[in-house]
Amino acid sequence: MERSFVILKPDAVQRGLIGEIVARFERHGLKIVAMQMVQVSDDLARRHYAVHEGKPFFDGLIQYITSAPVVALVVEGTGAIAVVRNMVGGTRPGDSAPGTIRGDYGLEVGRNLIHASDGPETAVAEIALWFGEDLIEWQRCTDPWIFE
Ligand code: IDP
Ligand code: MG
Repeated sequence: MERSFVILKPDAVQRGLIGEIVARFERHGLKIVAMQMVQVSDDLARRHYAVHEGKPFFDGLIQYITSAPVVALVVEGTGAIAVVRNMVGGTRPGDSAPGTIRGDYGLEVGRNLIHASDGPETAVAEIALWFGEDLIEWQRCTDPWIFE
């Protein structure tokens, strides 16, 4: 079973899309094992996006992600990392396929609604950074009908 870390960015929260986006994950069969609204500090933003430090869009990215509350969550399921990335769509919403979250709700790269872990190592690091050990291991009554 794999876990992926997701952020519903300030634009998703401000636009009232928390429910719609979380519902997509639930409907797909993914299980939520952590979820919290967070006013991201400058320090957390810089640590989360450390890999992009020095890039031309870095300052704007930090400004964007700290500008209003986000919702951070961890979802769990078979192949969760790739499943979630596919649901999210490409980085640039204008190029993202319809049916993806960015392709359905966004237009610009600097307002692309959502972050999702891009691989197993980043998922582990991001979950540790944002939630530490604060994940809930719980039995969902539908688990046997979703997981073989
Ligand atoms: P990803 O979120 O699809 O993994 P990354 O390339 O890792 O995309 O970039 C991280 C975030 O930085 C993007 O989601 C977006 O918010 C922002 N970003 C990336 N490229 C640009 C850009 O060219 N202009 C403005 N923001 C950008
Ligand atoms: Mg990325």
